[in-house]
Amino acid sequence: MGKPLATFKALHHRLQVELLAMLGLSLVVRIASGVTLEWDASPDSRVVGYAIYQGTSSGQYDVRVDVGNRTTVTLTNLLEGQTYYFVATAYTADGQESEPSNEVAYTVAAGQSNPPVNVAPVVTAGEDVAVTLPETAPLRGGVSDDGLPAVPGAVSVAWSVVSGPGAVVFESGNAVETAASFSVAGQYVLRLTANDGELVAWDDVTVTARYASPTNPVAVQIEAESGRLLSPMTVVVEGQPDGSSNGVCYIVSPTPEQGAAQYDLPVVAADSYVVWARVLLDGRTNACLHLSEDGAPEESVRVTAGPNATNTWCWVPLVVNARGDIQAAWSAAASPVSLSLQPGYHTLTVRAGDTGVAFDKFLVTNDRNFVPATTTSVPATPPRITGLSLHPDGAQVTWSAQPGLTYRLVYKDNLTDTHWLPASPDLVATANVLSWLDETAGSSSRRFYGVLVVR
Ligand SMILES: [Ca+2]
Ligand SMILES: [Ca+2]
Repeated sequence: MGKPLATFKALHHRLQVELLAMLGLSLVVRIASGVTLEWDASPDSRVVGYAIYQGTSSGQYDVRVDVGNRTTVTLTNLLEGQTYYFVATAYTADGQESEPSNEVAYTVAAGQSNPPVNVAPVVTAGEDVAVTLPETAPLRGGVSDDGLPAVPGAVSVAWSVVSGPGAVVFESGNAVETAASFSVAGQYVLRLTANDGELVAWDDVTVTARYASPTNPVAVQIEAESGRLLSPMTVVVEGQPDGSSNGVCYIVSPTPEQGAAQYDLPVVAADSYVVWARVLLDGRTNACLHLSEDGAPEESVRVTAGPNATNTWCWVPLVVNARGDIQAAWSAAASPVSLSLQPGYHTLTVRAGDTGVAFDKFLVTNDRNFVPATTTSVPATPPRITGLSLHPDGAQVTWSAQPGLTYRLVYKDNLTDTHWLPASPDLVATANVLSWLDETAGSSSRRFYGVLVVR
């Protein structure tokens, strides 16, 4: 057996390039390193197969690959930068093996040894956005990916809501660039998620939605117990009267759907108004009640305590209670009650719904961005009257204010009068200025004004 059974040609080695897929806009090319070896068939009829020996030093082979009865093979899984040496042998059915062929060498080029690793998409949800309702917020997201894995070979995206006080509608929830609309003002966190079929990545964007500010912001505060009460609506005094640090005076009905309170609400600017209530929800997270103005049909509304606000006095907006499945309505986003009111006095009627709800105060405002404070702070600077102008309707008085604090315009027609009389309802400042038109001023030849901070 001195004569070689096979002459090893090892004619060429080449990179094997597989074009795996071309889907959408992504061209995916997987490059796997390999070396293809070819050799001459042995003319000896006893030969039934061939073997390839592989090593990393010339003349020393530590891997034997039985390739069967064929004359070409492609070897893969070779290390980058490494030089490999190969020889071939032929063998017979009874186990005889030929002398090795000539040796060939192959060096694997750098960067071509390992199949590429799928990298997660890179997502940006865009810059934070501030928007004035009912405008929509533009969402300018961005996604890039390496095109892997080959299937699907494309990235799918989806917008979702992480948090927010109301409902969000995306114009196109599966587009990188789209717009969103919001049912109520507040801060929303929206998420853009990208999925390449294997890996998921996301980024969040914050949208601050505000309402347009009214030209003449007004917030009238009414003590709940100051209304005309219809039994069994009852006044309760706890501790010291209202205004002291630890006392509260409120109304509550012991019977569901029974009892009401009626208020005279002065309105100075034709506008749409929202209503807040300072409530104590006795162990409930939300409750229904009924609201009507000027004898119009009642509207079903509800109050919902914020997180950790059950069994604590808190300011909450009255929101529309959707008809139908009340439980579903509670879980859905809420729209604030909106009263369209003309100047003059209006009658506001609050009728009990669910039991276990106590009302301390109501606040009616055309400034939908205003959120009443849960605690009253001491004014940093006392109010100062900055403007007084006479109109056919009365005297317009303007003073400096501190947002969140409650003020009352008072007057005397003679400086020697012992008491100041109210010229305005209790007004909560939503900006750093407050103004009220005193329509009773025309009855006096002269009048002195003052402003009280109501605790
Ligand atoms: Ca990828
Ligand atoms: Ca009260």
